[in-house]
Amino acid sequence: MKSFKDGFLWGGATAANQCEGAYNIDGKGLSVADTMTSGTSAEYRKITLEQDSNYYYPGNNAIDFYHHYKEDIALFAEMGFKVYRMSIAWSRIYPNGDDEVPNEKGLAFYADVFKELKKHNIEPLVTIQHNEMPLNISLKYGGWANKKTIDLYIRYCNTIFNAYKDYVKYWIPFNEVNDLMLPLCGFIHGGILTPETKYFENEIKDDDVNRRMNALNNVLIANAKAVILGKSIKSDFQFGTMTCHITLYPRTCNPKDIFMVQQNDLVRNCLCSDVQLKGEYPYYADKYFRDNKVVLDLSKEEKEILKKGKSDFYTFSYYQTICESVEDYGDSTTSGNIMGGIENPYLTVSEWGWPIDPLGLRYTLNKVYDRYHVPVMITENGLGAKDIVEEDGSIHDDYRIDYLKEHVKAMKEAVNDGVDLIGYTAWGCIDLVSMSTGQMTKRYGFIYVDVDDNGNGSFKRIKKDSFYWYRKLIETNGKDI
Ligand code: BGP
Repeated sequence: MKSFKDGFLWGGATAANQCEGAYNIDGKGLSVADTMTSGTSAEYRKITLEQDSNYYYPGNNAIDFYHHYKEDIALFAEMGFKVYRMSIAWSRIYPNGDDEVPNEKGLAFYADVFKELKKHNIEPLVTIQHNEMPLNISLKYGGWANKKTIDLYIRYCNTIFNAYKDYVKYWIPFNEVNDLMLPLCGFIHGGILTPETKYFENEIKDDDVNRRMNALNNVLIANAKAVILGKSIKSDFQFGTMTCHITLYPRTCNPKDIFMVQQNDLVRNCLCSDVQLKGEYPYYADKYFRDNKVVLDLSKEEKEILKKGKSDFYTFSYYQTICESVEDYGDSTTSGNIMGGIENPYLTVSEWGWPIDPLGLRYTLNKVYDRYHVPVMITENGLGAKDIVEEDGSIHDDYRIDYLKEHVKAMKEAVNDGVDLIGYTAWGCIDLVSMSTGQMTKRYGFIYVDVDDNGNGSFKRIKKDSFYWYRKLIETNGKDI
């Protein structure tokens, strides 16, 4: 049986706004993420635009990675990480997004982080925008709906490419770029404000699909421009896509269900990476735009840019699969951080109601490799669960080990199927703030951080049982699952 190749990139992933804290320190400006209050799965996070003292903003301190990065990176190294996926907070580099000069202290912070990673032989994989656009770009320019944002983003890219070219080779221009295909994420992914931008999930009520699709089009142009610019600065830079792959299953074998899923999958999961890897909009996009009365503002020159700025490898987040059907299944739905679907009777769900489907990962790996034939990396996967610290300080997270084991087995099978899988970065390798609920108690980490949902705690780091399991897995390059 074929297994993981030598040099397989085992590691973990985080995002600046969910772990750094220090939201207003050393010149950092506010980002869209800094406007989100804490919530629960029953109560959406509020978006307040200004920080209001009546609410708690979990990103303000998060796990204070800003002041603990040396300790945290040492722990990653102890697990044997080969790669660490992290993001740069745009508003740490350009506090208002449109500043003429970058914030030196922000630049220095990430230089220190990269030096620390280098010391431990950990390769950084850097997300350039992970749900953390400077708030000012959203307020003043309307976020990605405005073409001016492309220039601001490229200025930011130019700064960080030049500053970190000796440390960073792998870049992901946009996290979960396809989330803008859904009417839920206009603000957090696109900086688009509407009168209904009051809660994490309720922009659906006044969504303007034409504006959202044009914002996404601007993101895709910026993505291609970043690739072109990056390669002109350093030819061996490698650029990855990043799709939130919510794998869809037809609920029944009714041809209507099959066809519905095929069409939704194309639009939801494939459209963005088709543009990023093939350099042009796919054939089915035109009908989707016509049906939705979308008129894209895409010039001839911009089409050329899309062609020239193709990405090098495919990455995606994988947490769950959902079912779809033309029939109404009433309340039989599951949840997810951006959208649930119809319940799958063959699967169990996590404490937060997310379906658990390791075989779906093998299926998805085969699907995306068959479509693109470029190296594939899983840049997010994991189980959000509550952990209990025993009296002796140990944390027995066998549920997390079970989840990860089954997913790693599925990856191994996919490698044996022939998929060119090059890496795996487990999401929230150290506990961090949940994006959808703002909770700390929804923990993904191998490393526990003593902070609760209200920001109270010692911030002490504790190794969970999964820490030792993952260390062994990496040590044996996936032989000892
Ligand atoms: C992805 C985001 C991450 C992360 C993850 C888990 O969609 O890219 O930022 O948060 O989902 O989701 P949650 O934090 O809501 O559990």
